[in-house]
Parts: sequence; structure tokens; C-alpha cells
Amino acid sequence: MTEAKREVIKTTCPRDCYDACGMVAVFDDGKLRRLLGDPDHHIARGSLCGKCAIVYNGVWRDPDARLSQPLRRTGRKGEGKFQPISWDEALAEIADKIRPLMADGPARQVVHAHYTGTVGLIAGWYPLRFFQHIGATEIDPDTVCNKAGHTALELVFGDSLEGFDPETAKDAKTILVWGANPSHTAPHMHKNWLRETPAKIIAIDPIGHRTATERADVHLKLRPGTDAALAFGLLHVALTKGLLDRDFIDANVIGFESLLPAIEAADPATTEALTGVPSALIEEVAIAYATGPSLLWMGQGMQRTARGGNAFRALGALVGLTGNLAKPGAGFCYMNGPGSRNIDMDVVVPPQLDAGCASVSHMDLAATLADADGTRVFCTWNCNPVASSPDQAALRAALAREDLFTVVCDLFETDTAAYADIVLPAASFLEFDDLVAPYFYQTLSAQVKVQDAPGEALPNQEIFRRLARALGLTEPLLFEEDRPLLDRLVAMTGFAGGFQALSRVGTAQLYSEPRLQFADLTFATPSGKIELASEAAVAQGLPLVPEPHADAAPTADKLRILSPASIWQMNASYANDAGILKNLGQNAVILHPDEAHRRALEDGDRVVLSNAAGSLTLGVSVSDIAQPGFGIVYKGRWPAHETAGANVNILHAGRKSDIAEATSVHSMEVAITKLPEAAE
Ligand SMILES: Nc1nc2c(c(=O)[nH]1)N[C@H]1C(S)=C(S)[C@@H](COP(=O)(O)OP(=O)(O)OC[C@H]3O[C@@H](n4cnc5c(=O)[nH]c(N)nc54)[C@H](O)[C@@H]3O)O[C@H]1N2
Ligand SMILES: Nc1nc2c(c(=O)[nH]1)N[C@H]1C(S)=C(S)[C@@H](COP(=O)(O)OP(=O)(O)OC[C@H]3O[C@@H](n4cnc5c(=O)[nH]c(N)nc54)[C@H](O)[C@@H]3O)O[C@H]1N2
Ligand code: SF4
Ligand SMILES: [Mo]
Repeated sequence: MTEAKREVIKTTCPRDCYDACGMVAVFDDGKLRRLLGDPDHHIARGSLCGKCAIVYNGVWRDPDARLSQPLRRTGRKGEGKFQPISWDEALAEIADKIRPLMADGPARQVVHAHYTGTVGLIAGWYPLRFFQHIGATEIDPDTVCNKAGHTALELVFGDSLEGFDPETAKDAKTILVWGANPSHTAPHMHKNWLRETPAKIIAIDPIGHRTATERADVHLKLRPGTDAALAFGLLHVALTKGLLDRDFIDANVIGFESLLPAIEAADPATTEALTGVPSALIEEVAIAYATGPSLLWMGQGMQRTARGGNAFRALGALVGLTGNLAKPGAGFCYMNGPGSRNIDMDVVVPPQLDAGCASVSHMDLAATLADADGTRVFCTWNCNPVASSPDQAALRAALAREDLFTVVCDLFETDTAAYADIVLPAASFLEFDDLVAPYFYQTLSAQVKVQDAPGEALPNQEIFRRLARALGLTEPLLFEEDRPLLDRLVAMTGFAGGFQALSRVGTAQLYSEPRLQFADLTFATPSGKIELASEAAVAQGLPLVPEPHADAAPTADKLRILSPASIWQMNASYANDAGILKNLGQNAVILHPDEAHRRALEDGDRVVLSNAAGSLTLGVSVSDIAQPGFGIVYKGRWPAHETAGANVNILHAGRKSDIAEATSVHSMEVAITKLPEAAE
């Protein structure tokens, strides 16, 4: 028997995921057979997550499922009927629509949205060169995800993109996982990092997810939207037990005195009443965290609430007043930005290109697109707003505007693409080189081409280089090639040998020792200290100090809906893969047994969730991972694949959080009505 010649290429998963798995593409006799987790990669350890193991060997590599040539609309908007056209025709048509809007300065009536298709440093950001140069309006991507948290941490610490180094977990006594669900969203951190740390693990989450039940020593199953009250309750215990770090506070913190009355008032009984967390657990967790050294993982889920910004400032107080910073085993992590590896993203998106762009919150996307004077051209790349953004019904109505010229650049014919005048086929991360700067570990990884793109599909950056050319633009920075840029970015990190050397190892460990967060105790706040009392916050119309706020429970007839990440999807991606659809089953609202009983509902019943924004018909699933008073509907279904023709975002009216005009998607309330059997 002759043995097939087996080869592997190392690459990296560039999805918006904490793990940034190293991958291997396995070839037999020159043919790509399978994509697997890289056995040598410190996170993947030979396995991809369940969802990517399916889609990277499924729909993402199925040339028939992928977009492979530019398309022009032939049917009604939303109908999804197209005919193939050439790149030259497609780009010329788009250029003809944009050119007149550039005549009088910034082309603000060109609106673009982008986000998490790939977070590769080039394919995720380079196209901003084009949009900034023409002065387009950007739908601020972070407003649909994590902007309240970023802005709150900037107010307190001056920076939200410097987190703890996960390598320091070996020195931690306690780890708080607060409002994140690693068992879904950081599967290898759940599987390995949280299992291998000697620290006591505390999960703080309204949902009894697998990290809370399988990894945590203690689970504080608080009511949604009561995090700030809980943080003050923890600080109260730390204060009374003498566990606040007075020296650290004196040297580094502004505003302790202003917070003191609220901390003194937040005794365990009061906090239990506000949050639903038993006072004995409040005491246990407060002592463990304040004694330290402790790590605080600040999930993105918990700030997607109406007072999410305030909650993040309150968590900042917990860090600052207990001195859990700048020492081994201590710190907080929202995310680690490229800067933690000395990567200057101005190299990818040079600020001098900005011709006066405007920015709009995702919460205002539907209204912005409905404005016939304000928006003439809409372009999406790397995102699927019909599935991901709020106000789904209003968004569809706006996208149906005949005088709105819409361009959608994606791998697949998404629900958003169905509204496009022109669809542009994008190459996937398997089809070109790029860099990934993971946002948990402070490493650097190479994304390496393992196959040709289907048909005429092109990487995002090349698409916008060609569009710039079709518009006759001459600014040289709009045409810079990838390779020198990749080498420059690698060089900034101190890794020798450029992209080629990196691609041989896959992932570079850039630091030999765990890094201390804010090691020099300087903060980019106006005072240079940790600002619990913040005049900058007041200037934004916010309270001077965070407040011990707790959302009221929904009234008896209403239900609060949390719509966090599904284990089988990456945001709204992957719901077009047969294997994923099978695992997802029918869409359902998960209710606690007491809630189901109270409403005379059982597993498998059909219900309608409704509010002023819209209504959604789906099944009932009964599980004690929920709590009475709220239901769980995982995000990300493709409306076109649902019998309801919608997903959970039909219920989100786009209400803004308290800070940064960001999403409050986990705060929405609905009425719930049982459908008679066989009705629909
Ligand atoms: N109800 C609810 N809604 C939410 C959230 C929630 O918690 N609840 N979470 C929000 C969050 S955190 C986020 S980040 C957003 C995410 O929202 P989106 O960024 O819209 O997420 P996806 O739907 O995955 O869209 C990514 C799209 O990019 C495409 N794509 C992949 N690679 C490429 C590429 O290389 N080039 C191009 N052009 N396209 C590519 C994919 O096919 C996919 O259609 O959703 C938000 N929506
Ligand atoms: N499998 C998978 N992985 C993903 C994604 C995905 O869609 N699927 N999306 C990626 C993206 S873009 C992001 S931003 C991250 C997000 O990852 P996470 O930060 O984990 O965010 P979510 O899944 O929205 O929510 C996490 C938790 O927040 C909790 N939560 C909701 N409201 C509250 C509250 O009021 N208080 C507290 N304490 N907790 C609350 C929810 O119960 C949920 O368990 O995941 C990334 N990874
Ligand atoms: S989505 Fe996350 S867990 Fe899954 S393969 Fe990619 S990096 Fe790994
Ligand atoms: Mo996100």
C-alpha cells in the first residue's frame, strides 16, 4: 500500500472569540482534507470548538454555498433574486452612486456597517481606509456589542484594552467570571484555563450555564441588571472586614470618600433583597475577592443592559478599592487590545486619512437608513445586521427603500444580502494571509492561506482597493499591499523574521513572564489615577460616581429576555450549515420550571413573545438554568431559516444603555402568550 503524501499548513481562527485557536489544514496528495485544531497550539491543543469543527469542514468550504461572483439585484428588495455580473460592472455601478455624494466634501450619505466576520488585523480594519478617506458615516460597531463597557473602563482606568495576562492565573487565589459564559463563548478557556487554575472560581451570572455549574466553586445567580448593587454589597463586606487596601487607595484612587456612604448602606441583607443572592454567599465571595490576589473577567454580556455602564464603573471600584491590580495574580480583563503587543493600529488605519467621518450608534441604524435625505448608499461588510442588529422589523422596512442603494459584502447570501442592489463575494480567512491578535492571551498569530477563494471572491481589503480605483482615487495609502503591512505589524511586536517566520510557528508567545496589568500604576485618566469619581463622566451627563443600582424585577405579566451567545453559532454566523441547524433544533425560549408552572406552560408548547418592537413565535424549553422572571432566547438565528421569519432581535427596540449609546439587549421585556395547539 502506498501512503498518501500528507502535509499540513498552520493557520488561525480569526472569529470574534477569546480563544483564537491555532489550526492545521491537513492535505493528502495536495488536496485539502480537513481543518483541525493545531495539536501544538497552547489553546486549541488539537481541537477546534464544536461549531467551527463543523462549519470549517462544512458550509465555509462548500463552493456551492459560498458567494463566488458579484451579483446585481433582479427582484424586489428582500426577495433575494440576483444575476451574476463582472467585478468591473459591479464596482463601476457602486462608484457611480458614491461619486456624486463626494462632490461637496465628506460623503456622509454613504453609510457603512461592519463588524465580526473576521477580526484579522487587515481584513477586519483595512477597508476603513477607504470609508474614512471618502468621509462616510460609520455605524459604530462596538455599540451593538461592548461599547458601554469600554467607555466605562476608560472613565475609571483610562484604558479598556489593557487586561490581565491570563498567564498570571497561576498566581491568583480567586477568579471572578462576571457576566461571561466561557462554556459558550471561550470554549477552550472553559475546558482548560478555568479547569487548570488552582484559584477558587466564582461565576456571577443570572444563568446557570456550564461554566457556573461545572467550573465554578460558587455561583452567584443574581437577578439580571443588579450587578452594581452586588458590587457595592461586596465592597461593604470588604470594608467591614478591613479588607480594603488603604495604601493602594491613598496612592492611586480618586473618589473613595464619595462612594463611602453607598458602600456603608449596602449591607448583605439589603444586597440580598436587591440582587437575589444569599447574604452568606455575598460574604464568602467578598472575602475571597478582597483578600486576593484576584482576577476579574468582565464579560461583555453583563454590560448589555440599560445601566450596564454604571455596572462596569461599580466593578471598577471593586478592583480599585481592593487593590487587585499591578501584582501577580491580580487584575481585570475586558479584553487585551493589539496595543498590549505594541501593535499600533494607526498603521492599519492611518488617522490622517479621516476626511471628517460621522459615527452613528447601531441603536439608530434603522432610523438612519429610513432617512432618505441622510442616507443614500448603505454598505455592509463583515456583518449581517438584519440578523444581529436591533429593531429588525424597522430595519427591514428601511432596507426596502427603493431609493437606498445597498451593497452587501459577505461569504454567503444572508438575510441582509437579500436587500442588496449589489452583492460582493468576499474571500474567507482560509483564502488569504492575515494576522490575529487574540483578545485574551497577549500572543500573535498568523492566518495563512490554505485554499483558493471560490470563483471570483476577494479579501475585503482587495475589494475596497478596487473600489477606490474605480472611483479614480489617487491617495497611495488606499492601495498599500498586504504583505509589507503584515511584516511591519509583526516587527512592532519584536518577533523576528516577519510574517513568514510567524507563519511557520503559527502563534508567537511574545513575553517570557506573565505581564502585570498597569504595572507602573499610571492611568490615562485626567488625574492620572483610578477615577471612581469622574468629572469626565459628569461631562457625559453621568453621575459623578457609580451608583448601587439594581433593575426592578419585571412586572408580573412581563418577562425579561436575555439573548446571549449560542454554543452552536458565532453571533449570527453558521446558521446556514446543515450540521449546525440540526444541533440547534427549533428556536425556543428557555423558562425556569417555576415560571413555566406559573404560566401553565410545558416543554414543547408554542408561545408568542411580543412587545412594542415586534413579536416572535417559538417553542418553550423548561430548564432550571434560567430563573423565574426571565427567559433565555439564544441570539443569531437566520430569519430566513425560521418559520417565524425573524429572530430574537425583532423584540429589541434599540433602547440605548446609560453610556455610549450602546445596546441594552439583555434588558428587553416582553409579554408571553401561549398559542393553542396547531395554531400559528
Ligand atoms: N439579541 C442579541 N443580538 C446581538 C447580540 C446579543 O448578545 N444578543 N450580540 C451582539 C454582538 S456581541 C455582536 S459582536 C454582533 C455581531 O454581529 P455581526 O457582526 O453582524 O455578526 P455575524 O452575524 O456573525 O456577521 C458576520 C458576517 O460576516 C460574514 N463574514 C465572515 N468572514 C467574512 C469576511 O472575511 N469578509 C466579509 N465581507 N464577510 C465575512 C459572515 O458570513 C457573517 O454573515 O451581534 C450583536 N447582536
Ligand atoms: N459560541 C459563541 N462564542 C462567541 C460568540 C457567539 O455568538 N457564540 N460571540 C462572540 C462575541 S462577538 C462576543 S462579544 C463574546 C461575548 O461573550 P460573553 O461576554 O460571554 O457574552 P454573552 O454571551 O452575551 O453573555 C454572557 C453572559 O452574560 C450574562 N448576562 C446577561 N445579563 C446579565 C446581567 O445583568 N448581569 C450579569 N452578571 N450577567 C448577565 C448572560 O446570562 C450570559 O451568560 O463572545 C464571542 N464568542
Ligand atoms: S470560534 Fe473560537 S473556539 Fe471556535 S475555533 Fe474559532 S477561536 Fe477556536
Ligand atoms: Mo460582540
